[in-house]
Amino acid sequence: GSVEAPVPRVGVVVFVLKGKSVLLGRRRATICNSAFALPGGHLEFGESFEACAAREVKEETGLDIDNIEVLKVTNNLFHEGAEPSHYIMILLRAVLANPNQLPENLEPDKCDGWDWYEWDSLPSPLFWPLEKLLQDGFHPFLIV
Ligand code: 8DG
Ligand code: MG
Ligand code: MG
Repeated sequence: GSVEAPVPRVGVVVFVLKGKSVLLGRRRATICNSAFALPGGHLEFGESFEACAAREVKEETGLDIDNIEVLKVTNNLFHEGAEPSHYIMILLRAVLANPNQLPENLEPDKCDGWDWYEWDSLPSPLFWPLEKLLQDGFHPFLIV
């Protein structure tokens, strides 16, 4: 364990939209292991949300994204594992820069693989911050 007092961290996550589908991968992680989650990760010092989104999607899937927009911010507390964690989640959406590009599983230690899922038939279990958003009526395709 760390001797530092815990602090909130910033998670940047991306709805990569393709037709009626979004990109999801099954997590391998302490928080919400084996739940389906969006590509994303930690905001680095000095980074814009859009640059972080493009970097994390590229690192995790190899995909290049375009039309990157911030959609929403949520505040999430996780009580799993030895120590609780607190994430401010910045949700963005984007589209593929090249619609023919296929996702690759570039961090197989953190994810079982990426696939497209139609919005009307999402897999379960979803990462709970995502599940909560859906229950609140959030819809990444409809926001203008
Ligand atoms: P990094 O080292 O690449 O920066 O981080 P990572 O290993 O890719 O981190 P992550 O767990 O994928 O994302 C950071 C945190 O963001 C995660 O632990 C909790 C928070 N987070 C949410 N919702 C989501 C989500 O839908 N997907 C992802 N990947 N993270 C999310 O609150
Ligand atoms: Mg990452
Ligand atoms: Mg990640």
